[in-house]
Amino acid sequence: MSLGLSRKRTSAPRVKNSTSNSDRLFDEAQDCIPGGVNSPVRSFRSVGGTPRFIERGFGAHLFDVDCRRYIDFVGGWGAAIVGHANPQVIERVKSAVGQSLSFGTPCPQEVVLATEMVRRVPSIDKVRMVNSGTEAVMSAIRIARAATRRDLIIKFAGGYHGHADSMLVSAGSGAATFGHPDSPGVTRAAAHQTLTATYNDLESVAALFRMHADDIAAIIVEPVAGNMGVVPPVPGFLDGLRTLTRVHGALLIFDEVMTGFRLSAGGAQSLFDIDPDLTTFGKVIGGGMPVGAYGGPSELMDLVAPAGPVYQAGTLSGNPIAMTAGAATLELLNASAYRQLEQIGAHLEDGLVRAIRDAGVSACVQRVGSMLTLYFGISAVKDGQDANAANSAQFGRFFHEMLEVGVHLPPSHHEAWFISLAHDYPVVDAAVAAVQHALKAI
Ligand code: KE4
Repeated sequence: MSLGLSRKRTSAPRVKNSTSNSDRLFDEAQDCIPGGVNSPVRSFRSVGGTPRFIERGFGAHLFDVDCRRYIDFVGGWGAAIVGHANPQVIERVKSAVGQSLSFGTPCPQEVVLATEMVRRVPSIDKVRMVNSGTEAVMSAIRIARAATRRDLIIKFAGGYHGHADSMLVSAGSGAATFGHPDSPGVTRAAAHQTLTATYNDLESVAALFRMHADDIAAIIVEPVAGNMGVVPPVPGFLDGLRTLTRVHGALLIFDEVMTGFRLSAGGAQSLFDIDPDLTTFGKVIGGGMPVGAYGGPSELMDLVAPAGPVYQAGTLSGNPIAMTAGAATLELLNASAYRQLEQIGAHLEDGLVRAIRDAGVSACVQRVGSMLTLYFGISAVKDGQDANAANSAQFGRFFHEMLEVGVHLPPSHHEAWFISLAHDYPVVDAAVAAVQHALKAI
C-alpha cells in the first residue's frame, strides 16, 4: 500500500550561496536528518535563519564552526549548569571513559548518583535512571496509573513533558473535555486519556476533578514552568494541587527535568516546600550526558520491575559515563554555588529590566533563580494563553541582533535562558550591553 510518500529527496529550502560552515553543514544535514536537526527547536524555525553548528564550549561560551564566539544562554537546555567543559567534570569523565563506555550491568557510579539524589530530595526514597526526560515522564505516569488503577492524567496548557504520546495533547474544545492529539501519529485514544488545565488556575483543575474525579490517576506539572518561557507558580497554586490530589486520591507528579537541582539543592519542591508523590529529573543530573530519572517513596518505586510488576527498562540506563558526569556536576552544586546562581540571575534580571525601561520597549522579564525569560509585547505571563500572546516576531528580530553581536539565546520565545556557574559579572554585563544594542535595532 503506498503511503503516497514522495520518493524524491525533499528538504527545507536549500541554503543558497552558503558562505559559512554552518550554512554548508545545515545544507548537508537536511539531506540525512529530518529538518537538519535532531530536535526541532534547534532548527531556528521559530526565529528564522540558519542554526549555528557548535563545535566547542568552554565556561559560559560556545564556539561555532566559523570560529565565532557566543555568550551562551541555551546551556544545553539546562544541563550545562556548571559551565561547558568544567575541568572537574571533564577530568572525572576522562578517567571513566578509559574503563570502557557501557557494560549493561550494574556499576558503582549508579549507586553514587542515586544516593546523592535521594539525600537531596526528601520526597524520594528511590530513583530509577533512564536516558531522557521523556522516558522519566512516561515511566512516572505508568507508575501513577498502576498505583491508582486509574487512566486519566491532567497536564497544563503550555507545559512540556517530552514527546510521549500521552503528553503530546492539547486542550479539548471545552475546558473539561478530553484532549486532542498535538501531533499526527498520536491516537485519539491516547489523547483522550489526557486532560488539560490552565497553569496557575486551580479552578480549572477543580473543574476536571468534578467531571472525572474517580478516573484521574495524576496531575503532572512543571513546578516552575519553563516551556512557555519561565512562569512561576502564583502563591497557593502548588499547595492547591497538592490538596486537590490528596482529596481525590490522585498522585501529584512534579516534572523537575528542568528545575531539578537547578533551583535549589533539592530542586523546586524544596524551594516551595511541597512534597510531590513522584518527581522526574533530567538535564543537570547528566551534566550534559543523556540521563533522565524518576523517583518517589519506596511504596511507589517498589512497584517498578524487578521489584514490582510495572515494567520499565533501558540498555543504557545508569550508563557509567553519564552517571560519572552527573555525579561530578552535583558535587559542584553546593550551597555557595546556589547563592552564586541566584546573585548572577538577579544581576542579569536587573540589567534586562533597566535595558527595557531605557529603550521604552513593551516587554517583561520573569525569573526564578538561574532561569529566566524576556517576553516581548506583554507585561506579565501567568499561563500558556498569556505566553502565546507575547510578540514572537519581535523576539525573532531580537534573537538575531543578539546572535550577530555574540550572544546565543535559546532560539524560541517560549524557552528559558539558562545561567551557569561560569556566567560571571563581566559576562552578564556584556550580555546586557548586547541587549541594549539589540533593543535599539529591533
Ligand atoms: P528530554 O526527553 O528532552 O530529555 O526531556 C523532555 C522534557 C521533560 N520535561 C521538561 C520540563 C522539559 O523541559 C523537557 C525538555 N526540555 C526541552 C527544552 N525546553 C528540551 C529541548 C529540546 O526539546 O530540544
